[in-house]
Amino acid sequence: MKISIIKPPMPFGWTPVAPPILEYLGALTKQAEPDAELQLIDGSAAPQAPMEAEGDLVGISILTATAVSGYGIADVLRKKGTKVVIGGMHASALPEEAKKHADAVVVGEAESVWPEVLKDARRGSLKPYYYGERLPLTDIPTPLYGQLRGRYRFRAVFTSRGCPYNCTFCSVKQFFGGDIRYRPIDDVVRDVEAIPGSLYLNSDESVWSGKLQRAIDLFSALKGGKKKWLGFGSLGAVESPQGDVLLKAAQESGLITLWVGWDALSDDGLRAYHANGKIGRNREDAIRKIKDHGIDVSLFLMLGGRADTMADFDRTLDTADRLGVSIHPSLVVPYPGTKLYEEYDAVIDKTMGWEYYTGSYAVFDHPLPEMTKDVRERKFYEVSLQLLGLRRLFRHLKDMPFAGFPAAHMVSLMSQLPVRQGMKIAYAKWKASRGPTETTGLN
Ligand code: B12
Ligand code: SF4
Repeated sequence: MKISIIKPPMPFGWTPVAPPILEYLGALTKQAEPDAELQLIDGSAAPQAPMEAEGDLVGISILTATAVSGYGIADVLRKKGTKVVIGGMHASALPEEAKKHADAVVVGEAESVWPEVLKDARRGSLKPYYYGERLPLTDIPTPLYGQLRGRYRFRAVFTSRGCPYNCTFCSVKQFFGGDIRYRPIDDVVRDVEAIPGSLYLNSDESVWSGKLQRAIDLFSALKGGKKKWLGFGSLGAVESPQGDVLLKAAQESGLITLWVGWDALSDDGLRAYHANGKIGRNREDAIRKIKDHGIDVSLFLMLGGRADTMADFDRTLDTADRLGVSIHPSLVVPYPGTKLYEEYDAVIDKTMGWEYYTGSYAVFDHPLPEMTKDVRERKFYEVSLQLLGLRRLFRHLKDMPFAGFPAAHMVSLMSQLPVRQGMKIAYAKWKASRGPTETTGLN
């Protein structure tokens, strides 16, 4: 059987991360059907390639921002008679919507149902919906690392799934559940060793979520390897009595940059999102502590939420400079399936399709009259481009912990420069869409 798996083009174009789902679903396919002929297609690397996909079955993976382009690809392929199955977080939140464009929809995690989908496709008897169970993560195959060819610099490895917190904006809890499931440490080490190149991402919700001793054991098992890595980490663990041991073990295992979900600048903002794990903590001290252990920090921040004010946009720059960190802002996005979507439902602009759910568009109304959609979008670009200004990027290199030199410094430039380029293009398009009267004074 010939099977193609497609990741539709990403909203901001190509990224240096090889789309993890392609090489992973590829491995699940080979585990179930070792003789399958497999084609993995990254639409961001080759935008026309998805339309030309061949196969007895085509699987398309969609997030909210890629749903519309994924549906377009599915419609073209189905017109040619190809059977299409759609899966991923967006399809799981809105399965009936996805079904309009697919022969079958996989709701939830693939592991428990993918072999059945393949068997049914071979027999020509696909069911409309398959519901994945949340299985223990004990039989996870190594992704077909390296099967995707291209200029990729990072592969991802996940070591756990699930999160006990209830942040209203987040899709992860709904999808992977509130209990953390862990992969055996030996399996993770095996996968890390299989990754080509010298860099990888840990794609867990938090690289030390749940049991801190398990994280310390994992980092100790990875110590001595030559690969450097990046990942998201919560600050609660850093401030715990085991914080120093944890950070030392993480740094020795190759962690060069920790991404932190900063989410909102104030406790009030965090409260509005029920981000309870973060409220009332001295987050800035925790950042300094991480840097003192030789690990660089990048903050991910949401702006323009209904509890935010215009001042939050400007405070972003002060925060980056004060802490000597890079910050990646995005406008708040109420993703379908989340509590935030329900909360904002009445004020969401339903004329804007899912292609606007990228984090650079304001998709809902704000209670403050001065925070129109236009103003929030403009401020988002203004702040993003200032954060990505060359002066700040180079100053950040100076502020980075020396222990990470040179890998962390190279990775910082390698990831920030393409983002800067993408942001400039996005801003130019945004400006053009406003017409000739747009004058933000940005360049
Ligand atoms: C790594 C990662 C990235 C990487 C790589 C993305 C890429 N190239 O694909 C980078 C940094 C580039 C990135 C970018 C973005 N990301 Co991101 N990312 C993640 C992260 C941390 C891990 C995803 C992952 O690779 N998992 C491992 C793979 C193997 O599993 P999986 O994709 O979860 O798939 C499982 C199931 O969903 C299912 N499945 C998935 N697809 C399919 C298809 C078929 C046919 C079948 C049968 C099953 C199936 O089977 C798999 C196994 O069970 C998640 C958070 C998380 N923990 O999930 C956020 C996450 C997916 N990202 C998110 C977002 C919003 C984005 C951005 C839009 C951010 C932005 N503003 O730019 C962009 C756009 C991404 C895009 N594809 O368009 C959101 C998505 C929310 C949503 N509802 O859409 C998440 C959930 C983060 C969050 N907390 O909200 N991201
Ligand atoms: S944002 Fe992070 S801490 Fe909050 S629910 Fe999502 S994964 Fe958990």
